[in-house]
Amino acid sequence: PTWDYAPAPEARDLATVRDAYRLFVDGEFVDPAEGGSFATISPATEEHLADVALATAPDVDRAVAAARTAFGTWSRLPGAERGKYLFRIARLLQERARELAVLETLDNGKPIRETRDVDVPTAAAHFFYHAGWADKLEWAGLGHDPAPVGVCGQVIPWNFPLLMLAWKVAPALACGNTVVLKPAETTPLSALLFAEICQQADLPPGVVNIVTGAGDTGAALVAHPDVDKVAFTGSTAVGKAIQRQLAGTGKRLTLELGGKAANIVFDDAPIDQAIEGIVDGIFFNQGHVCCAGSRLLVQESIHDLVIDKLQQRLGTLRLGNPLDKNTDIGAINSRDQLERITTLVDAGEAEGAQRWSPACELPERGFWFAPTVFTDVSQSSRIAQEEVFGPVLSVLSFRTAEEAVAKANNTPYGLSAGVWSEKGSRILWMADQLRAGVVWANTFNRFDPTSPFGGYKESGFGREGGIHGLAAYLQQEDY
Ligand code: TXE
Repeated sequence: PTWDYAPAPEARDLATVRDAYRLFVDGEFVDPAEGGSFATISPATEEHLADVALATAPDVDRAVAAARTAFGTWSRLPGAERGKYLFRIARLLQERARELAVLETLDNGKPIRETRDVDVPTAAAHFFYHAGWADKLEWAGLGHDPAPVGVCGQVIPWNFPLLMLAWKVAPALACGNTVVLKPAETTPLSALLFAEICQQADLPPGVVNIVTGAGDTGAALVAHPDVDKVAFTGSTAVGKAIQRQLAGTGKRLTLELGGKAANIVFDDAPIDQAIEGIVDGIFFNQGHVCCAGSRLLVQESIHDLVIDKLQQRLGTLRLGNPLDKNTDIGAINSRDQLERITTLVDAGEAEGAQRWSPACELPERGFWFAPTVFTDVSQSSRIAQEEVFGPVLSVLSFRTAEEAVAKANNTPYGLSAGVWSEKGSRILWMADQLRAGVVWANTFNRFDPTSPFGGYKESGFGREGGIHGLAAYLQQEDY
């Protein structure tokens, strides 16, 4: 792959990356109380992008107080009026799509093709969808004029920074809640551009507040006594810690945590289509996807054929400069994540699995990991059980549908799964047997604002998207 180490200067200008970013509280960009900051870098080049304000407890207090005050009027605004603001935000996301896509790619390291075609349009779609709900909540069977929960503390990860923001902010606002959101420390920039969009949309001050920082800032937000609901997407370990922290407080909680999805291919599957689905399932966004198809379960009779075709296909993937529109695989988001991936891949080799990667030159600077496929993987090995959250596929085989189900369900997680087969009855049977919140049939990694997304078991609880996602932001939670 050809690699131009520095992002093209015009791309930087377009993204208007500023030198420094402040907190967004009560409709204004403000300095943090203790004056601290942290750097965000481009994972593709390790280039310093910007300094970002570090929010501490007094800033969280201020943001929550602003959200509480705003809740008084925002929650009483007619739904149609709230909807107008959401429509405005959705349109501004579209208008500023290019800027958002470049900024996201710079800060996250994912290919521009993905931010351009997936992250930004799907975020806009989420606002359009929820704008439409704002004055129709009673039609969702959620009671007449249903009451919002209150002030929502939302903590999001770095893998889909803008999209996770949209998943959290859009339903909260549509239902009449106000929000304090904490983006991940390695990817704060698109959230701060979103704050600018809130200003541009004339969103009333305090309805959306953004506090930037690391785990301590998130912990302060989650613990704040005036936060009514916590919505968290991130690691299972932190999710469990938050659940313990909130026990006995009466705060509402939804958790979207890790996954170890099985992508199950039967011998009657449309093979070439399945190969595309396998590749997209695990290598999209460098595998930094909670629902990534990180375990390929392939029927024994077609195992060798699938591996052969998969290897050929992986040989055509282009890894490199994420700002290049031809790039398929971008950078790993952080040095820490690269280390986590490397540790698990080393464990996979140590446990006896066969490791394979296409010939692939990695750029010298930045954080990179070649697409990797493990065969001869045993079910109990770490690479078959633990979330790698990187471009690493573990291949297992099965003979019968019953065996496929047993293997697919044999992890602590239960976020998603995929089934590839020509037989509709088999797909329906599998969907019923698989303990996963989402089951894709003859496709993978498809998202739509109308579809509820969320996990079983240690993948968390609560749904995002669709009517069920709305219900999570209303007092009357059941749907
Ligand atoms: O997650 P963290 P990390 C998984 C994935 C990855 C691993 C570690 O396997 O390798 O987690 O990633 C904030 N109270 N996923 O370390 O720490 C943090 O600042 C409140 C899967 O990045 O959970 C960030 O904003 N907040 C996942 C967010 O939590 C806290 C996406 C996520 O960071 C906190 C990301 C605390 N005590 C990682 N500590 C998915 N489900 O998609 C940290 N945070």
